Amino acid sequence: MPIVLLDAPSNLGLMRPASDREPGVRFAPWQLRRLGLAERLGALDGGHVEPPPYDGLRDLATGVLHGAAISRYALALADALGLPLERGDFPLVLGGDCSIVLGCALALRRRGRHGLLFVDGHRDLLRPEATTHAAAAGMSLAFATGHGPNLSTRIDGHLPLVAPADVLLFGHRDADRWYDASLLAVANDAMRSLSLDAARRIDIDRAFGQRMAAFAGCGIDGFWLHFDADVLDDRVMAAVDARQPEGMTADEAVRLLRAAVSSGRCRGLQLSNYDPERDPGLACGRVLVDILAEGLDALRGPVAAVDGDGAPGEPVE
Ligand SMILES: [Mn+2]
Repeated sequence: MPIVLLDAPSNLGLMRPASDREPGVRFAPWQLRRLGLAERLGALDGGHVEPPPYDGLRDLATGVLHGAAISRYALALADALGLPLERGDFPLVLGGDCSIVLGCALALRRRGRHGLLFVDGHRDLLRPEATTHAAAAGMSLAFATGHGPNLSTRIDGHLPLVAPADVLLFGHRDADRWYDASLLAVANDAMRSLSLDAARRIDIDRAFGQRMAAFAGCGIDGFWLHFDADVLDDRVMAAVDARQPEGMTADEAVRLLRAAVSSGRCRGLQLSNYDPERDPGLACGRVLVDILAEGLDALRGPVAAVDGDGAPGEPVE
Protein backbone atom coordinates (compact mmCIF):
# COMPACT_ATOMS: atom_id res chain seq x y z
CA MET A 1 0.00 0.00 0.00
CA PRO A 2 1.79 3.18 -1.11
CA ILE A 3 2.16 5.90 1.49
CA VAL A 4 1.35 9.35 0.12
CA LEU A 5 2.57 12.46 1.92
CA LEU A 6 0.12 15.35 1.90
CA ASP A 7 1.16 18.63 3.52
CA ALA A 8 -1.48 20.43 5.60
CA PRO A 9 0.48 23.28 7.17
CA SER A 10 -2.47 25.01 8.84
CA ASN A 11 -1.73 26.82 12.09
CA LEU A 12 -5.21 28.38 12.25
CA GLY A 13 -6.18 26.36 15.33
CA LEU A 14 -3.48 27.76 17.62
CA MET A 15 -3.04 31.16 19.21
CA ARG A 16 -0.01 33.31 18.55
CA PRO A 17 3.11 32.34 20.56
CA ALA A 18 3.97 36.07 20.68
CA SER A 19 2.14 39.18 19.51
CA ASP A 20 4.22 39.47 16.33
CA ARG A 21 4.46 35.79 15.42
CA GLU A 22 2.37 32.97 14.00
CA PRO A 23 2.49 29.42 15.38
CA GLY A 24 5.45 27.55 13.89
CA VAL A 25 3.57 24.31 13.18
CA ARG A 26 3.14 25.61 9.63
CA PHE A 27 6.79 24.69 9.01
CA ALA A 28 6.42 21.07 10.17
CA PRO A 29 5.84 19.40 6.76
CA TRP A 30 8.82 21.20 5.28
CA GLN A 31 11.06 20.29 8.21
CA LEU A 32 10.00 16.63 8.33
CA ARG A 33 10.60 16.26 4.60
CA ARG A 34 14.00 17.93 5.03
CA LEU A 35 14.84 15.30 7.65
CA GLY A 36 14.25 12.58 5.06
CA LEU A 37 10.74 11.43 5.94
CA ALA A 38 9.70 10.66 2.34
CA GLU A 39 12.82 8.61 1.69
CA ARG A 40 12.58 6.73 4.99
CA LEU A 41 8.97 5.77 4.21
CA GLY A 42 9.42 5.20 0.50
CA ALA A 43 6.48 7.61 0.23
CA LEU A 44 4.97 9.31 -2.80
CA ASP A 45 4.40 13.04 -2.88
CA GLY A 46 0.73 13.99 -2.62
CA GLY A 47 1.34 17.74 -2.63
CA HIS A 48 0.18 20.51 -0.39
CA VAL A 49 -3.09 22.11 0.70
CA GLU A 50 -2.56 25.81 1.30
CA PRO A 51 -4.42 27.15 4.35
CA PRO A 52 -6.22 30.51 4.46
CA PRO A 53 -4.12 33.32 5.94
CA TYR A 54 -3.59 33.58 9.69
CA ASP A 55 -5.22 36.84 10.79
CA GLY A 56 -5.44 36.11 14.53
CA LEU A 57 -9.13 37.06 14.64
CA ARG A 58 -11.95 35.38 16.47
CA ASP A 59 -14.79 34.60 14.12
CA LEU A 60 -18.06 36.28 15.16
CA ALA A 61 -20.34 33.48 13.99
CA THR A 62 -18.56 30.73 15.90
CA GLY A 63 -16.62 32.54 18.62
CA VAL A 64 -13.66 30.47 17.45
CA LEU A 65 -10.28 31.81 16.35
CA HIS A 66 -10.37 31.54 12.53
CA GLY A 67 -13.58 29.52 12.88
CA ALA A 68 -14.90 30.01 9.33
CA ALA A 69 -11.47 29.62 7.74
CA ILE A 70 -10.92 26.31 9.58
CA SER A 71 -14.19 24.92 8.21
CA ARG A 72 -13.23 26.08 4.69
CA TYR A 73 -9.86 24.42 5.08
CA ALA A 74 -11.49 21.17 6.17
CA LEU A 75 -13.35 21.07 2.83
CA ALA A 76 -10.19 21.71 0.84
CA LEU A 77 -8.24 19.08 2.75
CA ALA A 78 -11.03 16.51 2.39
CA ASP A 79 -11.12 17.16 -1.36
CA ALA A 80 -7.36 16.67 -1.61
CA LEU A 81 -7.62 13.37 0.28
CA GLY A 82 -10.18 12.04 -2.19
CA LEU A 83 -7.73 10.81 -4.80
CA PRO A 84 -5.33 8.88 -2.53
CA LEU A 85 -8.24 7.33 -0.62
CA GLU A 86 -10.03 6.27 -3.80
CA ARG A 87 -6.82 4.74 -5.09
CA GLY A 88 -6.40 2.76 -1.88
CA ASP A 89 -3.20 4.56 -0.95
CA PHE A 90 -2.32 5.37 2.66
CA PRO A 91 -2.30 9.14 3.13
CA LEU A 92 0.07 10.55 5.73
CA VAL A 93 -1.09 14.10 6.36
CA LEU A 94 1.58 16.37 7.77
CA GLY A 95 0.05 19.12 9.91
CA GLY A 96 -0.34 21.72 11.01
CA ASP A 97 -2.29 21.78 14.24
CA CYS A 98 -4.98 19.36 15.43
CA SER A 99 -7.82 21.23 13.73
CA ILE A 100 -6.81 19.51 10.47
CA VAL A 101 -8.51 16.37 11.82
CA LEU A 102 -11.79 17.89 10.59
CA GLY A 103 -10.73 17.64 6.94
CA CYS A 104 -9.38 14.12 7.41
CA ALA A 105 -12.54 12.94 9.18
CA LEU A 106 -14.69 14.58 6.50
CA ALA A 107 -12.81 12.78 3.73
CA LEU A 108 -13.62 9.43 5.35
CA ARG A 109 -17.16 10.46 6.31
CA ARG A 110 -17.86 10.93 2.61
CA ARG A 111 -16.88 7.28 2.11
CA GLY A 112 -18.94 5.48 4.73
CA ARG A 113 -18.91 4.89 8.46
CA HIS A 114 -15.43 5.48 9.78
CA GLY A 115 -13.94 5.66 13.22
CA LEU A 116 -11.34 7.94 14.69
CA LEU A 117 -8.39 6.69 16.71
CA PHE A 118 -7.49 9.83 18.61
CA VAL A 119 -3.97 9.58 20.01
CA ASP A 120 -3.23 12.80 21.81
CA GLY A 121 -1.85 14.05 25.11
CA HIS A 122 -5.13 15.96 25.48
CA ARG A 123 -8.70 15.03 24.70
CA ASP A 124 -9.30 18.26 22.71
CA LEU A 125 -12.85 18.61 24.00
CA LEU A 126 -12.88 22.28 24.93
CA ARG A 127 -15.77 24.60 24.16
CA PRO A 128 -15.19 28.05 22.59
CA GLU A 129 -17.23 29.83 25.26
CA ALA A 130 -15.19 28.24 28.05
CA THR A 131 -11.78 29.45 26.88
CA THR A 132 -10.25 32.89 26.49
CA HIS A 133 -8.01 31.92 23.57
CA ALA A 134 -10.79 30.27 21.49
CA ALA A 135 -8.17 28.21 19.63
CA ALA A 136 -9.72 25.30 17.74
CA ALA A 137 -6.86 22.83 18.20
CA GLY A 138 -8.07 22.17 21.75
CA MET A 139 -11.63 21.71 20.44
CA SER A 140 -10.82 19.44 17.54
CA LEU A 141 -12.35 16.26 18.93
CA ALA A 142 -15.42 18.15 20.17
CA PHE A 143 -16.01 19.56 16.68
CA ALA A 144 -15.32 16.25 14.93
CA THR A 145 -17.94 14.54 17.09
CA GLY A 146 -20.57 17.25 16.61
CA HIS A 147 -20.12 19.37 19.76
CA GLY A 148 -19.69 23.07 19.13
CA PRO A 149 -20.96 25.84 16.86
CA ASN A 150 -22.84 24.72 13.78
CA LEU A 151 -20.31 26.14 11.34
CA SER A 152 -17.53 24.13 13.01
CA THR A 153 -19.39 20.86 13.39
CA ARG A 154 -21.67 20.54 10.35
CA ILE A 155 -19.20 20.52 7.52
CA ASP A 156 -20.37 19.76 4.00
CA GLY A 157 -23.73 18.73 5.48
CA HIS A 158 -22.32 16.00 7.73
CA LEU A 159 -23.08 16.12 11.45
CA PRO A 160 -21.26 14.64 13.20
CA LEU A 161 -18.21 13.81 11.13
CA VAL A 162 -17.59 10.88 13.47
CA ALA A 163 -20.08 9.31 15.87
CA PRO A 164 -18.76 9.48 19.46
CA ALA A 165 -19.21 5.71 19.74
CA ASP A 166 -16.80 5.31 16.82
CA VAL A 167 -13.98 7.16 18.61
CA LEU A 168 -11.15 5.46 20.45
CA LEU A 169 -9.30 7.97 22.61
CA PHE A 170 -5.88 6.80 23.60
CA GLY A 171 -2.85 8.09 25.45
CA HIS A 172 -4.22 11.23 27.07
CA ARG A 173 -2.80 12.43 30.36
CA ASP A 174 -4.70 15.70 30.72
CA ALA A 175 -6.82 16.92 33.63
CA ASP A 176 -10.59 16.55 33.79
CA ARG A 177 -10.89 20.09 35.15
CA TRP A 178 -10.06 21.53 31.71
CA TYR A 179 -13.27 20.18 30.27
CA ASP A 180 -16.92 20.94 30.49
CA ALA A 181 -18.81 18.26 32.44
CA SER A 182 -21.11 17.52 29.51
CA LEU A 183 -18.20 16.87 27.14
CA LEU A 184 -16.39 14.78 29.74
CA ALA A 185 -19.53 12.70 29.99
CA VAL A 186 -19.43 12.17 26.21
CA ALA A 187 -15.80 11.08 26.45
CA ASN A 188 -16.39 8.80 29.42
CA ASP A 189 -19.70 7.29 28.36
CA ALA A 190 -20.09 7.41 24.59
CA MET A 191 -16.47 7.15 23.43
CA ARG A 192 -14.06 4.30 23.83
CA SER A 193 -11.31 5.73 25.98
CA LEU A 194 -8.03 4.54 27.44
CA SER A 195 -5.78 7.00 29.23
CA LEU A 196 -2.04 6.47 29.29
CA ASP A 197 -2.12 5.78 33.04
CA ALA A 198 -4.90 3.24 32.76
CA ALA A 199 -3.12 1.47 29.90
CA ARG A 200 0.13 1.28 31.86
CA ARG A 201 -1.59 -0.04 34.98
CA ILE A 202 -2.46 -3.12 32.94
CA ASP A 203 0.18 -3.43 30.22
CA ILE A 204 0.21 -0.81 27.54
CA ASP A 205 0.48 -3.17 24.57
CA ARG A 206 -2.08 -5.63 25.82
CA ALA A 207 -4.51 -2.93 26.95
CA PHE A 208 -4.25 -1.06 23.67
CA GLY A 209 -4.37 -4.26 21.62
CA GLN A 210 -7.64 -5.30 23.24
CA ARG A 211 -9.25 -1.88 22.74
CA MET A 212 -7.93 -1.73 19.20
CA ALA A 213 -9.43 -5.12 18.31
CA ALA A 214 -12.84 -4.16 19.73
CA PHE A 215 -12.70 -0.79 17.95
CA ALA A 216 -11.69 -2.22 14.56
CA GLY A 217 -14.49 -4.78 14.83
CA CYS A 218 -17.28 -2.44 15.94
CA GLY A 219 -18.86 -2.14 12.50
CA ILE A 220 -16.79 0.71 11.08
CA ASP A 221 -15.51 0.56 7.49
CA GLY A 222 -12.11 1.77 8.66
CA PHE A 223 -10.66 4.53 10.79
CA TRP A 224 -8.50 7.61 10.70
CA LEU A 225 -5.51 7.84 13.01
CA HIS A 226 -5.01 11.24 14.61
CA PHE A 227 -1.53 11.41 16.14
CA ASP A 228 -0.64 14.52 18.09
CA ALA A 229 3.09 14.85 18.79
CA ASP A 230 2.23 15.93 22.34
CA VAL A 231 1.21 12.39 23.25
CA LEU A 232 4.95 11.73 23.45
CA ASP A 233 7.00 12.18 26.58
CA ASP A 234 7.99 15.77 27.17
CA ARG A 235 11.64 14.75 27.47
CA VAL A 236 11.73 13.65 23.82
CA MET A 237 9.04 15.96 22.41
CA ALA A 238 9.26 19.48 23.81
CA ALA A 239 8.50 21.03 20.39
CA VAL A 240 4.74 21.32 20.94
CA ASP A 241 2.36 24.12 21.86
CA ALA A 242 0.80 22.67 25.03
CA ARG A 243 3.53 20.83 26.94
CA GLN A 244 2.69 18.45 29.76
CA PRO A 245 5.05 16.34 31.86
CA GLU A 246 5.60 12.67 31.06
CA GLY A 247 3.94 10.89 28.16
CA MET A 248 4.48 7.99 25.81
CA THR A 249 7.95 6.75 24.91
CA ALA A 250 9.06 6.62 21.29
CA ASP A 251 9.07 2.80 21.45
CA GLU A 252 5.51 2.75 22.76
CA ALA A 253 4.45 5.04 19.92
CA VAL A 254 6.09 2.78 17.33
CA ARG A 255 4.27 -0.26 18.73
CA LEU A 256 0.99 1.66 18.76
CA LEU A 257 1.35 2.62 15.10
CA ARG A 258 2.21 -0.95 14.19
CA ALA A 259 -0.84 -2.28 16.04
CA ALA A 260 -3.09 0.27 14.32
CA VAL A 261 -1.73 -0.53 10.86
CA SER A 262 -1.82 -4.28 11.37
CA SER A 263 -5.54 -4.08 12.15
CA GLY A 264 -6.04 -3.69 8.41
CA ARG A 265 -8.59 -0.93 9.08
CA CYS A 266 -6.38 2.13 9.32
CA ARG A 267 -7.08 4.30 6.24
CA GLY A 268 -4.60 7.07 6.93
CA LEU A 269 -2.74 9.03 9.54
CA GLN A 270 -2.27 12.63 10.46
CA LEU A 271 0.64 14.01 12.43
CA SER A 272 -0.14 17.25 14.17
CA ASN A 273 1.37 19.87 16.42
CA TYR A 274 5.09 19.45 15.77
CA ASP A 275 6.57 22.95 15.88
CA PRO A 276 10.04 23.22 14.32
CA GLU A 277 10.46 26.70 15.79
CA ARG A 278 10.55 25.03 19.22
CA ASP A 279 13.07 22.46 17.99
CA PRO A 280 16.34 24.33 17.43
CA GLY A 281 18.53 21.20 17.40
CA LEU A 282 15.96 19.23 15.35
CA ALA A 283 16.12 16.35 17.84
CA CYS A 284 12.32 16.27 18.11
CA GLY A 285 11.88 16.22 14.35
CA ARG A 286 14.28 13.28 14.10
CA VAL A 287 12.35 11.37 16.77
CA LEU A 288 9.14 11.85 14.78
CA VAL A 289 10.73 10.70 11.52
CA ASP A 290 12.06 7.59 13.29
CA ILE A 291 8.69 6.81 14.88
CA LEU A 292 6.84 7.16 11.58
CA ALA A 293 9.40 5.17 9.61
CA GLU A 294 9.43 2.31 12.12
CA GLY A 295 5.72 2.43 12.97
CA LEU A 296 4.61 2.34 9.33
CA ASP A 297 7.22 -0.12 8.11
CA ALA A 298 4.59 -2.74 7.31
CA LEU A 299 3.17 -0.42 4.65
CA ARG A 300 6.46 -0.27 2.81
CA GLY A 301 6.68 -2.74 0.13
CA PRO A 302 6.74 -4.96 -1.63
CA VAL A 303 9.61 -6.34 0.40
CA ALA A 304 10.82 -9.91 0.58
CA ALA A 305 10.11 -10.82 4.20
CA VAL A 306 11.85 -13.80 5.78
CA ASP A 307 9.93 -15.88 8.28
CA GLY A 308 11.24 -17.78 11.30
CA ASP A 309 12.25 -20.83 9.21
CA GLY A 310 14.38 -18.77 6.93
CA ALA A 311 12.03 -19.33 3.99
CA PRO A 312 11.00 -16.32 1.91
CA GLY A 313 7.63 -14.93 2.97
CA GLU A 314 4.96 -13.26 0.97
CA PRO A 315 5.50 -9.68 -0.12
CA VAL A 316 3.87 -7.25 2.29
CA GLU A 317 0.87 -5.62 0.64
MN1 LIG B 1 -4.30 17.68 20.09
